[in-house]
Amino acid sequence: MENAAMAVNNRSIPVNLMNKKVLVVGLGRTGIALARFLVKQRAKVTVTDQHHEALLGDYPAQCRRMGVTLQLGEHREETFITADLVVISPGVPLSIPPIQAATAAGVPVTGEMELASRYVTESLVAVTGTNGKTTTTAVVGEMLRHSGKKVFVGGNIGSPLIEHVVHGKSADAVVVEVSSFQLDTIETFRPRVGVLLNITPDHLDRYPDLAAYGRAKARLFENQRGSDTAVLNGADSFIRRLTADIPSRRVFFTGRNEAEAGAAVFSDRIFIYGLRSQNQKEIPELEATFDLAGTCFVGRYGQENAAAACVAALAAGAVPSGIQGALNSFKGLPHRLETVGEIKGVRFVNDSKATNVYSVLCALESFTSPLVVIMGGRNKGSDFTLLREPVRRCARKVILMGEAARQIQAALEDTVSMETAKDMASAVDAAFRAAFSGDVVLLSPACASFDMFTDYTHRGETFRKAVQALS
Ligand code: UMA
Repeated sequence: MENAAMAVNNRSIPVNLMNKKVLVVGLGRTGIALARFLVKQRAKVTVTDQHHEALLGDYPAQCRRMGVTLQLGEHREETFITADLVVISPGVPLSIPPIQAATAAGVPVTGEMELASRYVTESLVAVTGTNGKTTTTAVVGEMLRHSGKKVFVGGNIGSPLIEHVVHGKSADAVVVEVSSFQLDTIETFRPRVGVLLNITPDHLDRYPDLAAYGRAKARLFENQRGSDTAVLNGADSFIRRLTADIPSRRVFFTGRNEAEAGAAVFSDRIFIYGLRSQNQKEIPELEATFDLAGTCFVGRYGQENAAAACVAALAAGAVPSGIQGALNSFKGLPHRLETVGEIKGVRFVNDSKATNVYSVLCALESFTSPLVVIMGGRNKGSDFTLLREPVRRCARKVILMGEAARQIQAALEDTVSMETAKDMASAVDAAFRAAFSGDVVLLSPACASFDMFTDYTHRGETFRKAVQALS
């Protein structure tokens, strides 16, 4: 079922939530932050989660302390259709029957990002894309901080935007990572600067096809105005088509043609053209350059994301010295091409966040050393055959684990030698035995983690511990 096309009835979200019956669906990071916000608004809050209490950590206890009603282990349709407002966590599909029932009953249904954005008074910078959005979001935040601004960084990166509203601390800028799930429930969400990094197949267990997923991503720009900026991947013809008619100014961080404003990356340098020019008919002038030599931004994709961050940060008011300072000091994020150890000349790199095939393609292209790659987990509808040539070119061996092990093995047949491992410790052990000094052992799963781990961070930490145990 196509999420974005589904009727979301969020046009009548009550402005004043006092004494309104608000149902929060999902009790994870988003649900608990929503509960805190809604209690502060003096709404009558109920939180429901399909899971039983035992699986929800101390969130149920926190809810009880706040006086929130809990309905756990089930979603009761009655509660949905009698609510004044239903607010969903991003991981909750709009297609589940109780949400469909609420919508049919005329109950407004919205998401946390939309609700939160209605209370945010600062300029929003929003970053989306299939891959690289977390790092790019963090870097934009750093660029603005290095430019002397107070910044809140949140959204899909970890802290829900509603937390910023709850804390009530004002900032000069708010930078959010936004997933397609969050965009599925927007109505008025308007970033002054929106970044779309790339669109490659992902979440095809939730969207019917790539076109639907792409349309969900492009919704980032639907409420922008002429004075707002869209930072786009100009080398991606799908993105160019999807954004051809958006109301904001389009600038490109790669694939820019000479008449367009934006950035170009060449020989470890980023060149910025024409951002300050108001007249889009002028030939864009070179306005700034940034140096990537010696920074953690290596490989084509890493450098393009850095260029996107530069363009977005400049559009949001960062200064060139602050941008270069952030590029120099940024050390990367955990679970994204993160070096976690070196044993006998073999480097171990944790890329647990690579939950789709294209993320793995980017990872494989980031190294010049031979690789032993650990892959597998829960398939999200990926076509693993896309990895055949890159694996043949870059890898010495592939170690497989998790539910998708057999599927990946079939897709990569006759490329390189493969071995299956029963758990992370055996996978790390097998990879180390296959590696030579100077090689890299890379955990880059191309799959979700939920078959064996709580989430990708748990998988990455398990990898880190297995490497430590080995040394
Ligand atoms: N649940 C239900 N009913 C359902 C489905 C789920 O009750 O039909 C419950 C689950 O049992 C669970 C809860 O919902 O207890 C979890 O909600 P959630 O999946 O929205 O998770 P949160 O902890 O609230 O985290 C979410 C984002 N998760 C997803 O989008 C899947 C986090 O992004 C984000 O950091 C957080 O909000 C704060 O904004 C993670 C992610 O994997 C990193 N995102 C995807 C990605 O990056 O590819 C989109």
